[in-house]
Amino acid sequence: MHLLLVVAVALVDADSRVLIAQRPVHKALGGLWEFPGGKLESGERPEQALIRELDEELGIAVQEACLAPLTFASYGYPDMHLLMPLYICRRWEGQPQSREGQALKWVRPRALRDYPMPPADEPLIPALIDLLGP
Ligand code: 9L3
Ligand code: MG
Repeated sequence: MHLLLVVAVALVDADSRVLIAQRPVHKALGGLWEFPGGKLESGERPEQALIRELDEELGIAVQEACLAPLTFASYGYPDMHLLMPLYICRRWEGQPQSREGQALKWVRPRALRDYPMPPADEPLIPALIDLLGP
């Protein structure tokens, strides 16, 4: 069984809204809304991978000290198992922008339920509602 290590983050703004990104239609799970992130490259720690992904996908700079682990997703597909820690981050440099053509949205935690998400991301919503309120 293939094991896929992915890292994701909830970027939180001053109004306790969270950033989600829509996966491009040509990619796996295209059209679904996700917490930004991606696969670990070999030798990377999760925090390093996340800092790289946030630069590549959103053009923002994040300090490792601003990344706090929040929870952990695990999801079994027929052909692979996904393990995905979710971090939370309230401070970064730059304005998130779409670097890969993905749509971006800031949404309140409760409203995350209105956006179809990959199965690994959906169970993370309650942890965000607990932390940030609805
Ligand atoms: N994935 C799921 N939820 C997320 C992220 C960032 C990624 N929040 C899944 C989708 C793909 C795999 O992880 O199956 C690798 O992601 P990518 O490298 O295609 O973004
Ligand atoms: Mg990605």
